Amino acid sequence: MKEQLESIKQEALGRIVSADELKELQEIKVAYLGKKGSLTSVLRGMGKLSKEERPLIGELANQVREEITTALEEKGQKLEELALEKQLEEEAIDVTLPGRPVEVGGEHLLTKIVEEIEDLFIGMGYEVREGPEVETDYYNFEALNLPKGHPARDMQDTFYITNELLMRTHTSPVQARTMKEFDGDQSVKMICPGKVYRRDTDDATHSHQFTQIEGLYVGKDVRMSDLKGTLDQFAKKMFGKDREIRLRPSFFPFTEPSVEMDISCKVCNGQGCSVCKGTGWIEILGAGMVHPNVLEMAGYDPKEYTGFAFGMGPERIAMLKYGVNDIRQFYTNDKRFLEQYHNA
Ligand code: 2NL
Repeated sequence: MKEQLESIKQEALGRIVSADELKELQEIKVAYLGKKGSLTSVLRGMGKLSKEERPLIGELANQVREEITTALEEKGQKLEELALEKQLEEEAIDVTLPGRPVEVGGEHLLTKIVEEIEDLFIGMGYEVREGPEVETDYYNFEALNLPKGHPARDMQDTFYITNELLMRTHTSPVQARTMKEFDGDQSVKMICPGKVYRRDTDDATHSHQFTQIEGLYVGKDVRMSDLKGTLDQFAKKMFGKDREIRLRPSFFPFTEPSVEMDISCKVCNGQGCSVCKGTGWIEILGAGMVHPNVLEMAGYDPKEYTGFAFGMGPERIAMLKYGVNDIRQFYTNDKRFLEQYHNA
């Protein structure tokens, strides 16, 4: 029996030494010390022993149990420590590593210019209004003194959706709609920024879709001199207080008289250079006094009300202000282009 206990001890200690998982230790504990374990079954056979042998074997059995228990506990602790070390190593974070760079976006140059122009006119008492990009033939052409068959309709090739529906070719229909809404008995002071569409082949200076900002001021005593003063204020605020403006006669079906506005060239200060093609002046926008037909169709009495209107292309303004030489730069989303203006 003594040998039996001795061999149980050796076997158990051997298995404990080679165990490398906590689960294995639990299995060993059950196999030797459990109710059906081998040490337990040896102890059950003690009844057959003589009175002299019993205490000796009993003591030895207790020693074996204690040794196995101690070995299990020590190994258990060691395995737990190892497991913790491994976990700490695996989950270690190097807090000194630089973070992943976060790319910060910025406003598009065109958005910036449009908002700058909006703010200028808001400061002069104008309201910002928007309208549909898919328009009716009536508001895009008819209400702007461009009846069917009018030669000026060919001036802009239009994207038609149906006979009566089209992609707006200018933002003027927003103004026509607003005048109609005000029903002929209120003054109107508004600007309308937005996308417009023309059947053009894209190149450095043309785009089938671009932006327009138009302005309209209708009231009881609105004159050409008001238009001139307003545009002069705009030019100086947008391009610098040293800019001069000049108005040249022009033609638009919806204004009479019509003008085109130039500003003195900033590059050569009016002396003539490659930017202004030697003229000293750069064309910025078109404008005029609202045609009586347009006022009348919107419900205003042209004998009582007059108005001025103007229209400009923010892309062109941005190109002049920042020296951009290709309109397609605004739409192709090349970050190398866009990023240059994040702090402009
Ligand atoms: C240009 C010229 C212009 C207008 C737009 C307008 C609108 C109404 C009545 C009368 Cl509702 N006129 N708009 C007037 C003159 C010129 O735009 O060169 N735009 C880029």
